[in-house]
Amino acid sequence: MKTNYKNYFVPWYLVLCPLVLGTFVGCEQQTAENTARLTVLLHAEGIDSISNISLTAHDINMNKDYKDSTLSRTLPQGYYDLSLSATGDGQPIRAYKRGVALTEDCTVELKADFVTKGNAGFVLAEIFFAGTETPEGKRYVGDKYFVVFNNSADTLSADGLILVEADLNSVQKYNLDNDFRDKYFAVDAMYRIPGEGDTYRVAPGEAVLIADNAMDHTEANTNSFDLSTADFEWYDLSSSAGVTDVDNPEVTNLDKLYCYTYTIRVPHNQGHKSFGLARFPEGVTAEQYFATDSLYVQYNYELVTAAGTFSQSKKSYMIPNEWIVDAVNLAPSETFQWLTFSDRLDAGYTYVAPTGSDKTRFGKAVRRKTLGIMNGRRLLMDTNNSTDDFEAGVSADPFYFRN
Ligand SMILES: [Ca+2]
Ligand SMILES: [Ca+2]
Ligand SMILES: [Ca+2]
Repeated sequence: MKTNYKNYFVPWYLVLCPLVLGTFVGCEQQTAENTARLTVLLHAEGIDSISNISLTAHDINMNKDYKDSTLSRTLPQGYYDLSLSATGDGQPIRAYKRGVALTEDCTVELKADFVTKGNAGFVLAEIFFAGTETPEGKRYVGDKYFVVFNNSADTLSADGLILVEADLNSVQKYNLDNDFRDKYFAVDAMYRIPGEGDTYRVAPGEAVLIADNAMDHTEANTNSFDLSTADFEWYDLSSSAGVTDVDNPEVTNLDKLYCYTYTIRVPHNQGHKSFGLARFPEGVTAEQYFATDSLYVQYNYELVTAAGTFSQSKKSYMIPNEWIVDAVNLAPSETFQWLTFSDRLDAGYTYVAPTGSDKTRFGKAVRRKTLGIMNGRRLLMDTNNSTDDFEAGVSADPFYFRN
């Protein structure tokens, strides 16, 4: 099938190597008590010159970083997460390895990853789902937002891009009878950028801000943001007179295709739900999608709880994984249970707090890392592993990526 998102899957970074295939080799006896020498062997296929090396060894137990511009150094014995950045033939390079046990002198092989495994198209760059608190400590809603970013070298149309929310919960594992995740992303909300062609063009390195309510929230809450200049907002006609949405006539509303709730949609403020960007293939309308029985699937699962195991069944709208443009798993770092969609879309997850009820989460977002500036545009990291690709729990800034 010919699709209008075809270009996003064209791997312009074909030279890339897989991320982190490092293994231990040649470990020897330690040289001094309580310390050991770490040597990193960096493999960067097809690259002639490497410069600007920065190697960070994060001592997991002591929560301490050791930074160096060389590939060999002595460190206290311990468990380390290694991350390396460098420039290879003018391109930014990143390499990672987690959980390296440094108990004796050791050589670790890292394989360089140039830019991304993800498509070079639109990505979710910042997600603000936690909401804010007023200076008086009261919960404030309506100021959540998503930043979509053109991570390609071409101007792209954002028309038809669908912001989706995962139906499955990251902290509540289901034992699925038929594990559909290899084929489908189960969703409980779908909101689409309007337009059917080139209405909303996004230049390389440019961001699109999608707000719950595009208004100046600082008037009611000085801990919030002025979102009145957002590019889009989502608006829900509520079935409840007591729970209503706000519509700024100056800011275009997303097309609401589907949402699980009949009132107003508020993203889960503890980060138990994950998000993605999707597109229908060319020629597939929303009407056709919702009329396709095979994409509204009933499935059975076992719910394992402290009180016992329960057989359940549920029905979800499914988006074929090939239609997913980008996806980001979210879960509190200590209560994460499972990846609610295919690990090929996202092999890791990111968070704003260790537990869902952590009150420090308010005002914090997850933000995709910047690899560097290439030819004048910002390039974001997209290895389809949000654990690596995102900075967890940053101070939310809806305009961080705005040029
Ligand atoms: Ca709204
Ligand atoms: Ca509006
Ligand atoms: Ca991705």
